[in-house]
Amino acid sequence: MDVVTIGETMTVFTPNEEGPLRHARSFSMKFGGAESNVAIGLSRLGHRSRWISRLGEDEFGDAMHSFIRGEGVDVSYVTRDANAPTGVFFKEFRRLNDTRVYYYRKDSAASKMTAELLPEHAIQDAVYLHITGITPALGKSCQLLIDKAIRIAKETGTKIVFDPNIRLKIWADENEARHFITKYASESDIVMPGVAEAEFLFGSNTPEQFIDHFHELGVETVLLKLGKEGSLISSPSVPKTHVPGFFVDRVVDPIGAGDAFASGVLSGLLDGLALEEAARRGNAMGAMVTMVNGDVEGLPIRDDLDLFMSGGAEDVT
Ligand code: KDG
Repeated sequence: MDVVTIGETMTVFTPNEEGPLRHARSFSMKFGGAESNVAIGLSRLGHRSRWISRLGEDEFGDAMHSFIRGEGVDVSYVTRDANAPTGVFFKEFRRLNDTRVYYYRKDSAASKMTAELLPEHAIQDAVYLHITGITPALGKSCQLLIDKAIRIAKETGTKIVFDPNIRLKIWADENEARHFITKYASESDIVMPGVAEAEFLFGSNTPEQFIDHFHELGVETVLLKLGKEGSLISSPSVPKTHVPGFFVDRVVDPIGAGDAFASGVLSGLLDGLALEEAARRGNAMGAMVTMVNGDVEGLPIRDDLDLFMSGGAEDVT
């Protein structure tokens, strides 16, 4: 297995019109969750990914299970809960550059995941364990699950990749979020924060200083996401290097760009690319996802990725 990831995926209702959600009358149903987004991104590029989660015994759970399995992701460790529903969220394209989300996920099946549901062999065969700050925000039992996953990964030499994905709507308060995000970052080999997340953790600083702060926590490799400017990367063998972003003429839906970045970087590393080239692939995937409505709909297959990265993504007839 190349990458194992653990987390909640929700049914997403996306309004078919832009504007405040209160005026929306028709929606498209999709699926979104940071961790399964990464697993799908990797699978589309031909890597082996496994997503571990818990779904309700409901219609949305069935649909999501089929969808993610249909993307070629290993779902054999996904469990079902007859007493809790699959979570739901709504997107709102309120106005240009103002996209919001509204969660209906409290007491969802995924929030009831426990460490006991995670067999050791579900992690042991993986090159990378990908975790995000969303899963521990779901509650104590999910924190214990992530702690167990980290323990197994460390015992077996599986590299731990952490995306802070700070969602203040689901943490009890800012201090709790800061405490746990710092803890999980310090236990990881690779961390991929956004600038706003680094600022939340360390206060106002330059991108270079943010990188230093993560290294001081013991993180070996840091990829700081700079939005349309690309990323700033650093590891023991790569001094701080700016990797430029790709041109996007119109952002349709920014949600999922960070996950696309993560799958691009991991894909590059799995292919044996140098960190800078892997980050370039991550930047490209992040850009591609923002141009399509949906968390995963813009995640490319190899041919599309190569075409986009070579600048040849013109209309093809
Ligand atoms: O990164 C995209 C995710 O934020 C979105 O799919 C929803 O997983 C989600 C979450 O918990 O916010």
